Amino acid sequence: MNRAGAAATVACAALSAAGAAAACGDALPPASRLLADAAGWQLAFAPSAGPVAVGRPFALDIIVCPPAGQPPPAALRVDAEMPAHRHGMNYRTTVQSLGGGRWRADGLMFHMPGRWRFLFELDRAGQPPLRLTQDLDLP
Ligand SMILES: [Cu+2]
Repeated sequence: MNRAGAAATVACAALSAAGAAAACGDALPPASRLLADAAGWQLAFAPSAGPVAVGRPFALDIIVCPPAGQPPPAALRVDAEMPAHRHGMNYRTTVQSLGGGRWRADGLMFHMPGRWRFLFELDRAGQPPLRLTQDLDLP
């Protein structure tokens, strides 16, 4: 890499770190954006095609923002459950890395109204997996 390229890389890293500190997931639609955080990690997500509705399959657009100086997760798993009913979804999600901290989860479906909990699990280098959660009340 030449000097100009190295300088651009450093500037870009500084910008993305500042962005993560300000608001993780600014690129997602504010009206439907949800946030989860744990241990300095932030994860912003939004349904990819409008609000979640009972009985309708949906996908999530996800942005993962690691703490400053930490690499992005090696893997991300997505699931959901209804804590009050002690059951999960009837479907298994598939998760795809889109690069640049962006991920997409397909194959979610909430089969009844009530409180659902999104479950995200990150694989971090040299550390145990980290779980982040966020609840959604589905009318
Ligand atoms: Cu239930």
